[in-house]
Amino acid sequence: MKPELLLVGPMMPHVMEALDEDFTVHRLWEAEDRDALLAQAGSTVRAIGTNGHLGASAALMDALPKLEIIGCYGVGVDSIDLPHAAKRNVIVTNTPDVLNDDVANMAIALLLATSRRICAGDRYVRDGRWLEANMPLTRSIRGKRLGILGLGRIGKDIATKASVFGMDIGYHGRSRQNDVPYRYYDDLVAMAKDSDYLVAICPGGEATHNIVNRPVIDALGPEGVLINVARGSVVDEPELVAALQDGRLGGAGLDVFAEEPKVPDALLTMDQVVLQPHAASATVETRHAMGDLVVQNLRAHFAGQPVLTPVQ
Ligand code: NAP
Ligand code: 8YV
Repeated sequence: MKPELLLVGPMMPHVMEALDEDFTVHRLWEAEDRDALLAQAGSTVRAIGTNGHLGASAALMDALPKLEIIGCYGVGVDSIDLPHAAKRNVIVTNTPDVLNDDVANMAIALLLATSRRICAGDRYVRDGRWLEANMPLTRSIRGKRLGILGLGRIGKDIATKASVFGMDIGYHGRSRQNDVPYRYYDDLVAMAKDSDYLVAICPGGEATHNIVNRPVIDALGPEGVLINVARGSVVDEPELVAALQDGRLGGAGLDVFAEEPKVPDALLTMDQVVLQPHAASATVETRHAMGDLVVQNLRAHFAGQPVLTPVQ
């Protein structure tokens, strides 16, 4: 008998094929009546496959009394009720490391796109404005100060790449890291004050909810640029929009938003803002590797082996 797995949302075809080989898969997003599916299959389901957006609530876990493991397609697990999973002795796995390179590349791409006004330049050419005048000069990132909020696995990769571009790097987190050559700030406002660019790449959730608030945004200032590749919840979005409208913040590169996929209307018309549809890890290669890791974790667990990447 294959173990039963509840798949909350679709995954890449090769992942779904691999899951179908080893599990009896219940596809929650395809169910016309979600509650009916849970009532019918819930008592025998032993695993959940989900992603960073759909997560797993306490109520979903409690509809599955035999639940043993949740495999998350994504490294951020803020949408999974971790305390409840711990209380239920449910293992949670995620997909760290395999996405570092592409997520860091997106942060660097947004740094360059905002500083060099890549998207504005593209519009400038397409709109025929180049025929009338040269575009105003843009900004170099060499020698500029980059503050990284969350110098973890991805944050360190961003720091390494930004160093190659000649940026001067500081970071903020809950604790100083002794094995890195970057300046530590125990205060986020102080780091923002000292930064030309601030990249957010910390986890979402309660502890970081709106920590990029008005004082941080104002400290970054009218020449400053905020890049958010973390979670929409990390930034106070109305304050961000107001600061951009008032010219109190110079620009923003945003991959994530408070109410995805909804993006505040005001941002859509701002030339100093570059927007992405939560796509930092969204390359074929990285998503393939993330999917493989989800499957490997689930297979390991049901083979009686330790999972590869448990969330600690
Ligand atoms: P990680 O290795 O766990 O690093 C997280 C970093 O954040 C650590 O340096 C940690 O330092 C810091 N941090 C944690 N809590 C904090 C707090 N309350 N205040 C300030 N700093 C805090 O995680 P990762 O693999 O680099 O991923 C980071 C996050 O990026 C994920 O959780 C996810 O939300 C986001 N992400 C987004 C995308 C995307 O598509 N846009 C893709 C991947 C990941 P301290 O412990 O010293 O505080
Ligand atoms: C994914 C992410 O897009 O890993 C994360 O934390 O935000 C992204 O890599 C997301 O988890 C997929 O839903």
